[in-house]
Amino acid sequence: MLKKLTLIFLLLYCALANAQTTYTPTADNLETRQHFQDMKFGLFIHWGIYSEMGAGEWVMHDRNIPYNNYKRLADFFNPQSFNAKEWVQFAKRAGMKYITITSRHHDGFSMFGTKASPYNIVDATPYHKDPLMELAQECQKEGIELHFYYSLLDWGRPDYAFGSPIVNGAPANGDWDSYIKFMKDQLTELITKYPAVKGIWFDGYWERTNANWRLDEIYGLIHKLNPTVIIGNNHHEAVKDGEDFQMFEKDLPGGNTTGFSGKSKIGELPLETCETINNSWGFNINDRSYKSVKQIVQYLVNAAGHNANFLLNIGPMPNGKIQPEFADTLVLVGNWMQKNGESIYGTRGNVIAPQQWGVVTSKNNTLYAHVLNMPQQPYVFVPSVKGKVTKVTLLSDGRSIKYRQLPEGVFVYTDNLKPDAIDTIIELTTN
Ligand code: FHN
Repeated sequence: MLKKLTLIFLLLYCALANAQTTYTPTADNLETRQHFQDMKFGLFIHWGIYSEMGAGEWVMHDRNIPYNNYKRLADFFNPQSFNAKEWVQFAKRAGMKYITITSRHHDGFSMFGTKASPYNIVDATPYHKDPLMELAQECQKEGIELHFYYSLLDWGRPDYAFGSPIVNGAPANGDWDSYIKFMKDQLTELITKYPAVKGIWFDGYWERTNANWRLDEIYGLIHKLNPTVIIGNNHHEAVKDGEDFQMFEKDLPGGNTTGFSGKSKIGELPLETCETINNSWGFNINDRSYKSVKQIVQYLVNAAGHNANFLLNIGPMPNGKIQPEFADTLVLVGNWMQKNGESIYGTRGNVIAPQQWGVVTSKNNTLYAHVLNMPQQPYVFVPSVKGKVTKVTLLSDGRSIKYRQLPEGVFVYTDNLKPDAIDTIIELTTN
């Protein structure tokens, strides 16, 4: 008997171990990942019927609004000023290369035309149009990649049964098969109907970590429909089989100031970190804690130095307009990117560990030392530089800078440099 049990256990273990390593990305998928890493800067958009309340995307939950009452928001969601062209130009002007937008958030409302549920922007609102299709078409035209945020968690659907105990991996009071099928139907629509879609950004897994989310089926379906689509899941845990990139919320990879990333150890996949432009994801009429141009640029630079993309979030207003405070700031961020983009786009980070003075990005045989805090002493020490340094210059005006290379690293003499208020970028060319 004992022998039989051990055998069963061993077989189960092997099956599980195999299940964890079964995904082999295609060559096209690996190419999307490379390109994803090259893009470096993206626009995150949280937009839904919750935007009408001007109190963030959690308003239904936070204010205890019964689902059937909350649903009335759909009756008067009519974003007449939405203009996909303006949104895409807004992202481009800021130097962003891709957009990740909420197709369905935890409130369960679909912001796209879907046959899987009548609770969607085309069928349930007076707007009767599909803004995500317009956005996808515009993105394709303008060479901007589109990623869809998709919530696994749903506060309203009876088959999800929010609040239900989970028994044997499924909600006791729901219909898990039906919910998984619903998501697969919607994801099929999102992957097959919308041009320019290159990524799915899952969220909400963390709400029931003891459920069997059937990620193998869901991820398998996406990759079968389009192997080039990259998948990330904001589960706040280590990377799971079938994923193509790893994201961190409101923290740089390795950081955990928010408490979200305690279990998300950095894996081998491309990285992304997301942060809000003020303190809210969805439109919040009371939130005036706008980040400055300096904070945003430095976040982006730090992310690049940690080898991560930066996905910066805005919550557009319910009429479809983006508030001017965001636009003003992002135009200046875009100006910075126009001048200094070569030290960010297409680079990789973590080639040299982050330093007290800042971070290093690298591309081919160039290292970019981003000095964010100019040290007291008259030099910046860049450790562990591989290869012989042949030239050190200031990126802003190309002037040569004195340096000395030792086996331990390079001393770059900064005594004649006027530090830049945001980022003094020093270019080290190696052979
Ligand atoms: O609950 C969501 C939240 O509303 C927002 O979408 C963020 C974005 O990273 N993710 C969740 C919390 O982890």
